Amino acid sequence: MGDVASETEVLQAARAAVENAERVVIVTGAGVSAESGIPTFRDPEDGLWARFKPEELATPQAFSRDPCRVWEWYDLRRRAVLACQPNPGHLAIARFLLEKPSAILVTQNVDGLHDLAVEIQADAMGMRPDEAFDRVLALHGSLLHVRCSECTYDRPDRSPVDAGASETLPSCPDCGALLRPAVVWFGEMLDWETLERAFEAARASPVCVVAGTSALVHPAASLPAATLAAGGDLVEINPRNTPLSGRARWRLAGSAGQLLPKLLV
Ligand code: BV8
Ligand code: ZN
Repeated sequence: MGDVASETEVLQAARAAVENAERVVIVTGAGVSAESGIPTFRDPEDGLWARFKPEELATPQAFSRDPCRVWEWYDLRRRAVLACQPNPGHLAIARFLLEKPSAILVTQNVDGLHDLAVEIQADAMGMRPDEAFDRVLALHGSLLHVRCSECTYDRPDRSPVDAGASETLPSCPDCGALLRPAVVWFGEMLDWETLERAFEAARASPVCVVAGTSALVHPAASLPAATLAAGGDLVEINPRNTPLSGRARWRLAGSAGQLLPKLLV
């Protein structure tokens, strides 16, 4: 009986802390999209990622060496994502953003499901989503955008890519160079302004909710530490332990789809 009570007590204490905090920052990773059917990066997976190694393919070197192979992986992921819907965890975060104008979401995910959840939730609440969109900081970019590998051209893009030959890969209408997924690869700098806003939110928020991330990729994984360094507390939602688990004041062991709706009420 003790465990169940402590789990409920932990959830109640975490919920009260979130409710009473004048600012909350939420940091999410691939685990938040797992229940939408999108494989995570590091969970033991069946086929989809087994043939591809993110650390090998999500790099500028891989793209210049074999753009077809990299586009094959991103096209597969884009098609998979476009067939998925936000899950209750995404929707709970979206509602929280819409209800709490000081809340900021920082996501490592590139699947666009947080934005889609804000759109759906705003519609359900009869609100405009634009202001909340501005508080969704996508640190690693988006699968649903492309940009030029040479110039500053970029555009939203959900279309399938024929990665069978380099001739059928998308090219820039302005300069003719190859277009690439508008995501941040390993070894690449993140958008400075977005990163600055993320760290400002982490430092200024008495509570950081970190959900669905193995906390291995930097600089995103340093955000919860910024909250702690400023005297704030962590709520971690993850079925597994991470390098942050020992530093979380409230650790909710379980799935984001089930726990976020209970935490962010
Ligand atoms: C940078 C976009 C500065 C692309 C991604 C050595 C060599 C080179 C670089 C480095 C190095 N050592 C450190 C670095 C820096 C490197 C880094 O951190 N590497 C790691 C691997 C050690 N970082 C960078 O390179 C960054 N840039 O540092 O620039 C610089 C620049 C130039 C020169 C010097 C310095 C750029 C990092 C961004 C990389 N791009 N994605 C794409 O997606 O294709 S990262 C990629 O990993 C995704 O964005 C993903 O989100 C992210 C992190 O993974 P997670 O989201 O945490 O997902 P993961 O699968 O790991 O974990 C899922 C978790 O969910 C698990 O804990 C699981 O238990 C949990 N879970 C599962 N189911 C559920 C659940 N939780 C809740 N509910 C569930 N149902
Ligand atoms: Zn160009």
